[in-house]
Amino acid sequence: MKRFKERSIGELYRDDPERADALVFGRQAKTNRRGFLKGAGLTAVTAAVGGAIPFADSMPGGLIPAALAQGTPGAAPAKPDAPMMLKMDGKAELIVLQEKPLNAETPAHLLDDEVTPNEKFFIRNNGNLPEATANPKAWKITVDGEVDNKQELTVEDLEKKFQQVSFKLQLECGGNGRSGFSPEARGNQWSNGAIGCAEWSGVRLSDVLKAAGLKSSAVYTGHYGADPHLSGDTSKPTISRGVRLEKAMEPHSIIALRMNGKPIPLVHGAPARLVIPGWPGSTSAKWLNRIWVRDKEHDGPGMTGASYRVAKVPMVPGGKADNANMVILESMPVRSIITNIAHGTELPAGTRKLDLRGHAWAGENTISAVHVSIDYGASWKAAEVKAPANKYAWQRWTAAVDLPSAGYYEAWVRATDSSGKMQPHVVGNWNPQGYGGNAMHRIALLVKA
Ligand SMILES: Nc1nc2c(c(=O)[nH]1)N[C@H]1C(S)=C(S)[C@@H](COP(=O)(O)O)O[C@H]1N2
Ligand SMILES: [Mo]
Repeated sequence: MKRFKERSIGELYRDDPERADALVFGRQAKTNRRGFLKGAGLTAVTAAVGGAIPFADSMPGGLIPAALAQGTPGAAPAKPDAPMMLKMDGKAELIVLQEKPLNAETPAHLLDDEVTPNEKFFIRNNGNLPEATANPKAWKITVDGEVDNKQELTVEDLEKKFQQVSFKLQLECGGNGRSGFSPEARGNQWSNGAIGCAEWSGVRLSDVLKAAGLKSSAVYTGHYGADPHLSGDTSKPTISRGVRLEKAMEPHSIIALRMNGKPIPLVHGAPARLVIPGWPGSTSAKWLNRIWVRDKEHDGPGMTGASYRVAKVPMVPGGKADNANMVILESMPVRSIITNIAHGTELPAGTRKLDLRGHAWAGENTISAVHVSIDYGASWKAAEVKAPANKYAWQRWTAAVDLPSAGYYEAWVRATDSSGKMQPHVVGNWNPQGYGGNAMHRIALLVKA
């Protein structure tokens, strides 16, 4: 006789969210996603999240409760399969998304510092790590292509011959937020942690390009690093992206030689890397050894096809991309995160007031507003937002909310940028490689009875 194991609704949501949805919300769940939780569905969800739901009235049907939807460690009460944590000298316990190449994201609650320390900075590699150089000062960077005077600059030259600058700059992977796409988009399933804002010091890329003497034909850059291709073929660059010349010439686009006052750690591009803030992190080449100035849009690996491109006209989710409809993603979209409380935190009985805090940023734009909600978006409260330390530094926001009683809550945060764009409830504008997914950040909280 076969025996069937009864699965909890929490387990079911983790393993098969669509089936769980159908059980909880009825067979109409897929077509009717506007209803609110009622009756048996409410009872099931209440049991699954581990507490009464004070704002159940405004909990949208079909939206998987944050406690069940996100694979973040410590999620209460249904513990998802434990993610693999990074074990690396000089690094915090980041969440490993891929081991080869090594990719690891920072859980939002480790991003609370105003300036992200080196150990907490996310890691994104497309190839193998290069060997550490024995003599960093002698590391060479070639500047060639559409220039009058080809340059071979050592790190020592950069330190001695150019003005030294220091900025707090956010660096965000183009795929940050990818896990929000449905159907799943190709690539590492970053939640919100492919972001950091470190203090980077070095020289302006514009000064170096000027020293090389730009020809009037110069329109784009092509960046190369020393990391070996995964295939072992040393003639192949791992990734080579670039930017329009105007972006390269901005005063905050730099060749960094130091990260938070220390030599750049090997995984983050020692001894020299680009930091092109506000644009996808892939333009910020690590282990930088060549800048090829081009007379046309760069066409290295990562520049063509659907790579780092989004759909101009929305495409069918899961469908095949029409290359003519794909445009290079330049400015990253607006995003905000809650950093002072971990997703899945249980708060002591009697907690009735909660301080929330985090960061918000918006590629090339600044933040004009941040709002928080603890009733599934039925009402929103404006947060206080601080000015950025300098252009391209993320912005601190703070807010306090009241919790009327014990039970299950979700804290939601959503930012609006200076161009009027606001984070959506769920990721839209599907594209094959999942760029620009910037749904609002939600964390699950349980106030003990
Ligand atoms: N040479 C080289 N540079 C690179 C990469 C790479 O694989 N090789 N990855 C890029 C991508 S996609 C991102 S998001 C950032 C990540 O920088 P980090 O690992 O220091 O966080 O580096 C960029 N620079
Ligand atoms: Mo990236």
